[in-house]
Amino acid sequence: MTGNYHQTQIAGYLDYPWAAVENPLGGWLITERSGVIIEYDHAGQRQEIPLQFEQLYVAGQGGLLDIKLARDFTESRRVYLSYASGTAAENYLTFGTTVLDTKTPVVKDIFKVSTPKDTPVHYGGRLLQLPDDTWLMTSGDGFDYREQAQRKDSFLGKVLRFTKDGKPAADNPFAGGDSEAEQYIFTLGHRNPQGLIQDPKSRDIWLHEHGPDGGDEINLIQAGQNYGWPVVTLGRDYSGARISPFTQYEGMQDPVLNWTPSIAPSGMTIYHNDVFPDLQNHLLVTSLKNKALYAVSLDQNRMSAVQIFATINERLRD
Ligand SMILES: [Ca+2]
Repeated sequence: MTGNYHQTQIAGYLDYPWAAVENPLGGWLITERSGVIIEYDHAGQRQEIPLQFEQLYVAGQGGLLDIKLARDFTESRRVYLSYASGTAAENYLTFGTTVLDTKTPVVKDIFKVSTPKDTPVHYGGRLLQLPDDTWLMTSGDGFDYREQAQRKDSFLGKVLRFTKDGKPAADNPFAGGDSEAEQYIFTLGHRNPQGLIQDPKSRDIWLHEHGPDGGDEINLIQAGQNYGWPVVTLGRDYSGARISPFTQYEGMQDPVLNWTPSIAPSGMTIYHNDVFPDLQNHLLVTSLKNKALYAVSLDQNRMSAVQIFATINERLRD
C-alpha cells in the first residue's frame, strides 16, 4: 500500500478490550471483558464506567463484548451491548442496553439467547443495527455444540435478527416455524462470527467467522441462507482430524474468501474515504493470531486479502 501514515495512541492500560466505538462528538468508548466501559472524551480525558449487570458471566471468551451507540446517543447517552450472562454450567449470549448518565449504570437485559451452554467460548457477539432499526447479533456455536449450527431449534451458530425490544423481526426468513429459535434466525451454519458490517453504499452485509484449524471465512450474508458449518469447512479440527469431507454442499453458501491457515479475524469495517485512495471500497479486517490488519477489495470477482500498515505487530481486536 502506498502513502504515508503514522500511528497515534489514543488509549492505554486496557484490560481485555473487545470493542471500540467512536463518539460522534469526539472520543471513544471501549468495552472491557469484566463489564467496564472505558470512555475517552474529545479532549482525551479518561473515565472508567463500571456497569451493573443482572448476571454477567466473565470467563474465557465470556464477559462484556460489543457496544453500539443509539442513533440519538449524543442526546440520550444510550448504548446497546452484547455480553455473556449466567454461570459456568449455563451461560447465554445476551443483548441489553443502558444509559451512561450515572457513575454505575444498570444494564437491562433485553434478549437472551435461550439455548444454554456450559462452555466459556465461541459467543460470536457482534452487533449491527440495520436501517429499519432491527438488530443483527452473531451467535457462536459454543465450540462443543457445533452440530447445533445446522439446527433451526437452536440459537447457536446463527445470525439472529430482532427488534430493539428483543422481539423477533416479523419478516425473518423462518418466521412461523415451530421453534422459538426459528422466529429469530436470519442465517445459519456459522461457527464463531466476530465481524459483521453493512456497506452503507451497496447495503450488502458482510460477516467473517473463525474457522477451526484453517477455514476462516468472509461471507456475504443473505436472509435464510445456510453458510455450511460444520457440514462444509475448508478447515480441520485442532487434532488434525477432518471435520467434514465436504468443501462444498448443495444448498449451502460458499465463503467469498477463505483463510487457510487461519488468521483469527476479529473486527471489521468498510473503508469509504479519500485519505488512503488505495483502500477505497475495501473491507478492513483485524487479526488476532497474525497480529495484522488486512484489506479485502470488493471490486474484484476473486477476493483476496492484503496485509496493510505492516508496522502494527500486536493482536488486533477491533
Ligand atoms: Ca462456511
